[in-house]
Amino acid sequence: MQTQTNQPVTPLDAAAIRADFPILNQDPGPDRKPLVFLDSAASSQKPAVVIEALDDYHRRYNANIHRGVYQLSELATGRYEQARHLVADFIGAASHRECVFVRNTTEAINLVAQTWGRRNIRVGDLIVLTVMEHHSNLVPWQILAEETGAELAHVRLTPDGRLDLDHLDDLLARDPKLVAFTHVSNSLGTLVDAAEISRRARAAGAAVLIDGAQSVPHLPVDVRQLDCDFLAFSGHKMLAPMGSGVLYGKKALLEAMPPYMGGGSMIRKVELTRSTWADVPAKFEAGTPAVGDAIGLGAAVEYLNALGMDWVREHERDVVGYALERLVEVPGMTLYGPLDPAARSGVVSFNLGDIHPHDVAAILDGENVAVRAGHHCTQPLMRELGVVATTRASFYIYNTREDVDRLVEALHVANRIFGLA
Ligand code: 7TS
Repeated sequence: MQTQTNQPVTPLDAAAIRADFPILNQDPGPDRKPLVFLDSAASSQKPAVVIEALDDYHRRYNANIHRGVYQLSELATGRYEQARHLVADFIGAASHRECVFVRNTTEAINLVAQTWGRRNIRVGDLIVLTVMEHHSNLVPWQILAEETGAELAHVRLTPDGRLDLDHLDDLLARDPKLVAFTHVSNSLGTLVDAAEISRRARAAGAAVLIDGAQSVPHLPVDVRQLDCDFLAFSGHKMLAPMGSGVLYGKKALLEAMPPYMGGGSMIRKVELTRSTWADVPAKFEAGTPAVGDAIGLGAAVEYLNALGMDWVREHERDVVGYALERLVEVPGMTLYGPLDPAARSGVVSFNLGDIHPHDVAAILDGENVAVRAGHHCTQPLMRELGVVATTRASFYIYNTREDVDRLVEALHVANRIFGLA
């Protein structure tokens, strides 16, 4: 299936989608089963249209942007800015100027902590996070708190891995300056009611940052409906190349924030001892950006638009619902996170008896089922769960119920090897 701009397809057929992903169609080699890729939460695979967009940029119009007066540079600049418009429309931003290209979610959150944070957070101020955050939404605030004397507090979880909204309300009663939380947990798969948390946080007078690394690729996300101040996400988890990421920020906030990095492209006028800044988003894009990667992100957004994000969400809900049903049949299975597929995205973390997750993952690799094992950059959450690590299967548009069957078969192999069943 090849997609083109503004030509919606109705695939509803993951096999046709799979055909678009060269890496999934390689010959696995002798004695190896076809690859089942279940680690898209770490980084997704790339469809041919994205690979071709990147290739086309390098072959036909590679040039630095916003500087050349020659044709190649103008073409590259046009495509880079077109990608920004595509991204802005994809998340419902009021203006493309509200979308800053960065390398990834981590950079986007650090940018906010070091610019908005340094300007607005004072000694004794409260920043509310949650215990299920990825390290990327913990450590930048720890650094800021250390620098400013601010206090950090973390919303607890319910036993089934959802946010405890009563605890959130208790923390909101302490007038925090910022509430920063993940929309979808990368370890538990929990889908958070981000619009409701945002509404409560704003009513308490706090600014709102949403970590959209695991939501923007997987479900319809609209910043105006969420009414968040900031949304951070990574291109590489949504079919685009590594090196492409986005910080969305409300325009007035971005305009009031000081720059993050200084250098070329982000200035209006430079004198020897002082400078003035370019308008947003250029103010936050110092130096030569990852032009080809941003163009690749534009192609990825077009591909996802053609599928429709409602379809993406429904497809994953079907596959993850089937996975939850099948996984409970496996002897020794402990599943983490909510068991209702409507309350989670396409991520399933589990442990198998007391087999170490790295051993589980290695056995699955022997069956050519690629999963991740470890703490998934959520060490505080692992402590909360009372484990050091989990095995994690994460699903995306190219995964099918048959992939779940392969996962389950491979887990039975692990059980047999460890003599458990
Ligand atoms: N926030 C969440 C919720 C994430 O899942 C990740 C990456 C990040 C932030 C950081 O994204 P980056 O693109 O800046 O690295 N999560 C994972 C994962 O679960 N396995 O590998 C990376």
